[in-house]
Amino acid sequence: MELERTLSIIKPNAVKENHIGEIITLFEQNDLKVKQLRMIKLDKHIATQFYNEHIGKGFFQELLDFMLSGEVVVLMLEGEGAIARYRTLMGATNPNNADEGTLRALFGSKSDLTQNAVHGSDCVASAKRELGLFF
Ligand code: 3AN
Repeated sequence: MELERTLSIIKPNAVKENHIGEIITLFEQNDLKVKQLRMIKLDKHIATQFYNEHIGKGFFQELLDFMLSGEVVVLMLEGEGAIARYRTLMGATNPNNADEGTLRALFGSKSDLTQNAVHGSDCVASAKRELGLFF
């Protein structure tokens, strides 16, 4: 496997509910090394750039409002095959469909799929683009 870097965001619901520590512990236990980390409040400009592939979709405004609703933690994670392994650790987009033990099953909202606790880059190109927005 290739050594890769990926972007993680711990979203506002998980920050508000005090799960930062547990989530980072799970990264570390799964050989996803924290290389960089920042706690920030996104602004509309960067959130729109970040989610540009979703502009125009029905859930875009709700997604933006949620991502701007509180602090987030952005992290650069590194490891062998980190992009796919982190996607597996996150679980399905909808926390109701996420496998037991995944981050979204543990920390995502079961009533609001926008509030699914964590983001992770979906491929090498996205990881490069997304890491470039924050680090
Ligand atoms: P993933 O984060 O699993 O790669 P994407 O990139 O399709 O999923 O979606 C980005 C974010 O948009 C999701 N993490 C979720 O918060 C939100 N989202 C995606 N689909 C929906 C939907 N149908 N309704 C509400 N929010 C959604």
